Amino acid sequence: MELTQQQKHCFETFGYLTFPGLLAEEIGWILDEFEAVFQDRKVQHDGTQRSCVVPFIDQRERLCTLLDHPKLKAIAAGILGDDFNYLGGDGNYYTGDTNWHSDGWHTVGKFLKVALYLDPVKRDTGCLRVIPGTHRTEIVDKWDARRAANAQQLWGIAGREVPAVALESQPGDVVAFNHNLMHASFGGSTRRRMFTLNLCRHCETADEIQDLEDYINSHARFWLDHLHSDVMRNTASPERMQHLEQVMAHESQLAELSAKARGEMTEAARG
Ligand SMILES: O=C(O)CCC(=O)C(=O)O
Repeated sequence: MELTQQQKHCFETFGYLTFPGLLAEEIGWILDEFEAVFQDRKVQHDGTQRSCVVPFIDQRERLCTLLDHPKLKAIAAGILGDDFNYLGGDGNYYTGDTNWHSDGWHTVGKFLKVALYLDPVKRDTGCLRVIPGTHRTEIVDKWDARRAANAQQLWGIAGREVPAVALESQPGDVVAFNHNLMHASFGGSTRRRMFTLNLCRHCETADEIQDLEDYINSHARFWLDHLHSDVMRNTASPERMQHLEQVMAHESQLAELSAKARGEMTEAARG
């Protein structure tokens, strides 16, 4: 599988792509492995708040192989280039709504999130909603859509009424979006399952490297000493290793920052 020029153009223009049924054959074992992570970690999700494991696919050897999966690699390589970086990701039982936000704001480099929703989700039952085009750096000061978190105050409408595309999803579908894109979800259950892989373009310039280091260091809130797990690194083929190496070379401050965070926070962040 390879992304077509039209898919790449669509991603650049609107900031996201969907792949219905892409992992339909694999979804059985993915669901089993997802549940196993939370069991291994003895996470009791009681539905009152989000439960989150970071990095997620890293927790189990079989889930790590998703980073080697030809179809997921085709998405990553098509958008970011063959030498993309793997940046970890989260696995979640979500509870309720997620208000409008983007996953940071990158003016250099290119950051991609690949997400799998593990329950059928529709517009009003917790699917991802996106505001197409809000990832584009040239519009940041010119288009108020990036301020959708303040919809009530700005436009007199609730967050769930903000004009957006609802990426309704079935287990086995895959959604990919630019980290800069404004996204949200509304009406989800108290046990909505979803996990992500975060990826970025291989960094070339000093500004891109600085942005990558800032991104890595922001994971101190999860109390991580390394962005990837030992399982991910120790079971990596030479091909997988290419996607880990640049992060490994730029995570030297993370352990110290995490030690500081452990002293300041009562628990690791939940997102
Ligand atoms: O599904 C959701 O509630 C939101 C997902 C999200 O914000 C993210 O993965 O960055």
